[in-house]
Amino acid sequence: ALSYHENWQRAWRNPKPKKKYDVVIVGGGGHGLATAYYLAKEHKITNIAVIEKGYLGGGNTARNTTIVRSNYLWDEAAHLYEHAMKLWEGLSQDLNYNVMFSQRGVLNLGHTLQDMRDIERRVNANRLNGIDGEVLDAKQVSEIVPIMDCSDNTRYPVMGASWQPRAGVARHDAVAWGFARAADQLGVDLIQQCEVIDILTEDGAAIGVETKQHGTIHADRIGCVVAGNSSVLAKMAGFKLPLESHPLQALVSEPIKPILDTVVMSNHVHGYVSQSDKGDLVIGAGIDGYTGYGQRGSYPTIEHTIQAIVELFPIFSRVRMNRQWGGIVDTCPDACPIISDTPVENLFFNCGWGTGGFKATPGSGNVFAATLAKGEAHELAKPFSMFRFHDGSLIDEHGAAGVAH
Ligand code: FAD
Ligand code: PYC
Repeated sequence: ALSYHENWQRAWRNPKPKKKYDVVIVGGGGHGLATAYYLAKEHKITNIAVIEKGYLGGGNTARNTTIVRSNYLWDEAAHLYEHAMKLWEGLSQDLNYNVMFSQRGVLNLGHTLQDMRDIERRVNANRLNGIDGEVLDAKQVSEIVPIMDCSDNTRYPVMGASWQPRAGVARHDAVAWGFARAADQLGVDLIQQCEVIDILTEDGAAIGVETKQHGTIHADRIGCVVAGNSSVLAKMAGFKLPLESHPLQALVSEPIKPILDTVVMSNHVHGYVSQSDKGDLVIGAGIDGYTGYGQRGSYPTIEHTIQAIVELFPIFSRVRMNRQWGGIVDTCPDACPIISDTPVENLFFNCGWGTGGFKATPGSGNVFAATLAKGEAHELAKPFSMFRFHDGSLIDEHGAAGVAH
């Protein structure tokens, strides 16, 4: 079957790192690659390296369940995620790469009166911010997802949902590959299999990184976008971040015929599911409660997740699960990201996206690129400074986070 599959063109170069760059980005996930792309495209800074310890897009970008939505409660978060949503809507054309963005809608179910009040509040806030959203009752939910048990006979009957029609899913690998190819074409060096083991400073300013495989690489500015490893990188630079790193698991079933054409999330029974274009049911729930760097997770979380899915969808009870995995998510106390300068001059961090950063990929890269180019936070990034934990101006998005953490 693989005959004639030869002489494929490389999607990007495999360059040797230079001694010095204008900007070094640590972390070749979706966010790091998007940052490099927008730096080159919008700010004309092309002397950039993205340094990745494994392979491009092999971290949480590869491990996530691809839900994209912008229905966050507070203005600051809603504006940031909606900025990303607008970029998603033109991304395949912009990158000339099909990221398979599918706006099939996302339902966040409510199972109690308090859930429904929270949903009403969030949808009203969204609409005031120009973000699409509707409050649905149980009958309307069951019209969208007829295979879900919306009867009164369940432990926690579905009372309604928030519905964001423009939300949906995208193909995670394609997002990384599309940004990588486009950044490479603009001259960005993508350095894989190169681990940063130290951040070099002089007189309180970052001057470069030490790598395991290629020694010292100097830079005028450094942006760290390493998701679950953010605290490790911050320690190298001599400061602490208000982050906890937890495993977050997901699993997929054997492929089945098309049966679910939207995304269903329930914070109450606590599980979520969509169906991929291959036919697998893509399933997940909340973080594992312990902290650590092992990309696995524990059995009770899997059991709890499947219990929730079967409760909502008894029709799935005999579908076999094919694969399970975990990623490490860096969670902030207010369930919002950090896009920020740091106590070290010329060193910037973009992290703390926790369980929900995939949806932000283009927006995060876009505002972080502007932040790195100008040396000061993009307007949309300003509320997400790490120093908000000093002055208390937190943005509590636990309710909209989608999965509990
Ligand atoms: P990553 O893709 O993890 O990239 C960081 C990169 O940094 C990695 O490739 C890593 O190898 C590299 N790195 C780390 N340390 C070093 C070093 N020392 N030197 C060099 N490179 C280094 N979000 C959503 O919006 N919707 C979802 O449905 C969703 N589902 C999820 C499901 C699961 C199971 C998980 C784990 C996460 C989920 N997320 C979801 C969250 C989302 O995956 C992340 O927020 C997002 O992918 C983070 O992107 P990133 O580019 O910052 O991180
Ligand atoms: O943030 O929407 C989200 C999400 C869904 C699954 C994991 N995170």
